[in-house]
Amino acid sequence: MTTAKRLATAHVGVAVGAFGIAAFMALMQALSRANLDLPWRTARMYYLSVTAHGVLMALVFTTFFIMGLGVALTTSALQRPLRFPALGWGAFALAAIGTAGATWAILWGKATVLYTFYPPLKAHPAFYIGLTLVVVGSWLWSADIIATYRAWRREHQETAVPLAVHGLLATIIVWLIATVGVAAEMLFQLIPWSLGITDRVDPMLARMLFWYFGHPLVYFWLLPAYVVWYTVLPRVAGGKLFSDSLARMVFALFMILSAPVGFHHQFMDPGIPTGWKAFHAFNTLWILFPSFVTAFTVLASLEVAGRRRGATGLFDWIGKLPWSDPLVASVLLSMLLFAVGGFGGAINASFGMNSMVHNTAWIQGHFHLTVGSAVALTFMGTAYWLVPRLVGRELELVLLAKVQPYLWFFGMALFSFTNHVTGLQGMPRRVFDPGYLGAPAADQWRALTGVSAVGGLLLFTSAAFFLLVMLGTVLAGKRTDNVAVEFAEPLDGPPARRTVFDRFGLWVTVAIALVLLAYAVPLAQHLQMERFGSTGFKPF
Ligand code: HEM
Ligand SMILES: [Cu+2]
Repeated sequence: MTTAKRLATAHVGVAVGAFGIAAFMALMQALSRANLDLPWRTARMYYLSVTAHGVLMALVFTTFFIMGLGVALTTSALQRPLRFPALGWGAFALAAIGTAGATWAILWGKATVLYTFYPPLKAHPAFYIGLTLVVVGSWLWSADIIATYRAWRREHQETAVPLAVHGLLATIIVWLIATVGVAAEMLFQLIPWSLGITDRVDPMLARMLFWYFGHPLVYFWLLPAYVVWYTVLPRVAGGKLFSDSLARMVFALFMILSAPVGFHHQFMDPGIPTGWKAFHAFNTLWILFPSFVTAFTVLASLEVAGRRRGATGLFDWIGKLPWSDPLVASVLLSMLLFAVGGFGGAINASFGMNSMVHNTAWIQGHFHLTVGSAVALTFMGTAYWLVPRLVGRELELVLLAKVQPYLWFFGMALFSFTNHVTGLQGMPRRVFDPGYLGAPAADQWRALTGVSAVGGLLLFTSAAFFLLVMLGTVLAGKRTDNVAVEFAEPLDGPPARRTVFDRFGLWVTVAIALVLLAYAVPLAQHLQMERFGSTGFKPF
């Protein structure tokens, strides 16, 4: 095994472990919301569990999987080792230590602040410092991937960078711009406050910094999934990428549009002028465009695959796709769920309609389709394809791997549909009390939360299948030499030379200009106000 493969395997291992713990927590939550009387069910346990689930799924599973995937795809596509292997291991170690610290604080009940850690909820310093170390680790990882790219670039002055690396570099640029916000929140606000160096914190500033980070965070999750959709899926499905240049344009648009939209999470927050919220709302609608282009290009690539497999009619190419291949099935089903999530997202982003769904169960219905399916299910499918190539073993328990994406799909359909509906009926999210303090509609919600719990059970079973396949493959898979990581060829041929989309410096400059345009004035106005701050709260 090469160093890069070992490093990628270590990352994927942590990701899968975090996913397993978080999936178990999720089952408890779904049962609890359906008012099932588990003996250990208390408000304290509920919020501890929701915190652990949110952090381990959305922050740990995703980040580690992306780091591992990034190492594996970059070294394969550029056909060279990591520029600084020791730096790669250092990054991994730092992020792993940080994860251990934050997880300890959560599981020991010292950080029940949910994965958004809004102050004035206050956690143990180990939680904030731990998550900061995860971010610092991801920065070192970014530096290593960029250094590897630059070493390649020196030897290939005018060649277009392979598309997979183009997409990963876009991911890294989005991430580096985004994490400035959360790093500032951690270093200047939350860490000194939790250590007792300061005794008050400004919750509104914290929310601005958090959501400046929080929206581009979703593109940090999504772009690596798109990399798989564009560069791996068409090949495994037996086709070609419909257009390389459209894909590059999409990644370039995400580099510039990911950040200046954060206020769409704060439409209901006081203190931010309406005009600035509207500006972020418009930017959000722009960013739907690259996602539509992605849907078009990926579907066209799949049509190419279906036709190469013998389809001749208008739609029979859909049936010709290898729906029993674990990677293909995972990605196709994740895209179907994502399409619904995208429509819901347009509703969330519409300034006025947001008030209808804000902080209701609709929101958890929405993000389990996006990050919880488009991203997570794609990553599971990717693991079925990637892990055998990393460890040199064939996929084990193949039947479970074939069934797993379908179970996820049906479980998520039940879970997400019911949460969208109860959300529209006003059921709040993040609430332990299933009687909702006697809200008249609570009885009406009961049947739907029951269906949602059945969805949760299917999802948990699906997650368990995934874990079994991973364990089986690593421990008992048949050894194989078939370990090449290969990418789809574009129908229009790879670009002859570097295009404008490969000019990363240009896109970073535009991105920074847009961030300043969207944030400089409202942030400066906020900082000029007289601010009193809040002391901390620890409800449990
Ligand atoms: C095993 C399948 C899953 C089930 C059954 C499930 C279920 C749940 C439930 C019941 C909640 C609590 C909602 C509330 O009371 O407000 C929740 C929250 C959440 N889930 Fe999942 N989930 C699953 C998978 C995922 C995945 C794969 C991700 C992301 C990668 C994810 C991310 C989140 C996040 C970010 C929250 C919000 C936590 C918060 O409000 O602080 N979940 N999930
Ligand atoms: Cu957003």
